[in-house]
Amino acid sequence: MALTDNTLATANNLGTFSGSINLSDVIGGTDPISYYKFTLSENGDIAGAVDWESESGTPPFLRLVVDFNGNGFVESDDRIRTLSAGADGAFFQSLPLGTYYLEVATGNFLTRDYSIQLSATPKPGNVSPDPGSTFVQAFDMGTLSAQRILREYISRAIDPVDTYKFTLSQKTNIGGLVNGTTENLRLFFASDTNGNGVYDSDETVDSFGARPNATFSITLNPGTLFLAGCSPSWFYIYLCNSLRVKPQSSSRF
Ligand SMILES: [Ca+2]
Ligand SMILES: [Ca+2]
Ligand SMILES: [Ca+2]
Ligand SMILES: [Ca+2]
Repeated sequence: MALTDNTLATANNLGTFSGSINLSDVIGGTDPISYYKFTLSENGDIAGAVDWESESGTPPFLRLVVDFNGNGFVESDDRIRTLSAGADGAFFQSLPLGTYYLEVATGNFLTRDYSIQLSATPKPGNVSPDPGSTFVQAFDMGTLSAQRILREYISRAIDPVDTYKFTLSQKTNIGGLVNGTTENLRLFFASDTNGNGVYDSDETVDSFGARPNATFSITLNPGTLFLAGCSPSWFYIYLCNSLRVKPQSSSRF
């Protein structure tokens, strides 16, 4: 138990995380919160389990936090997922490379031992830099004339859209396979018809709802085109925010 780890800036620093680690400490009483900080140098999956020593009173939470605006404070949107709410359990989360925090918190005046097992499995991408969400920020593949394999990450909470730009020199049929995703995503083929660098509503050529291992096929006219991979929930508004339900999808297509 330590009061020195109660902010992001003073979090217990696990460093660049790979392999496995076991975190054990005490929470509650005069110390209601603790943070752990870790960095993933590659896209990857984290998996683990938490064991709360059983006690009565307010249940503790284990949450995954991203300081999106880098201000050192945890706003509500920074808590991207509750990994455990009061009950022992296993968890799994795909993440892009970056810095993350684990938040252990309780309102309980009783102290409680806990242990967290955490492991990381790298799933490196092969596109750099990470494609942006707009046409202007698209990753440029140049003239598409041979097979390309694109491995990257998208999820609603962290990185909802990856956009790729490519050029066709002749009318071309393009076939594709979506592989390795943990959830469905949607692919949009689009053309910046009015040349303003923005994806306008009438610029979709076609779209595909892509389940894992889904194939698609599309015939495209010559020119400059865009392929946007979007997380499945990009267009949805969740009504259960109080439960902090935020489905994730890791997508490598
Ligand atoms: Ca603490
Ligand atoms: Ca913040
Ligand atoms: Ca991405
Ligand atoms: Ca446009």
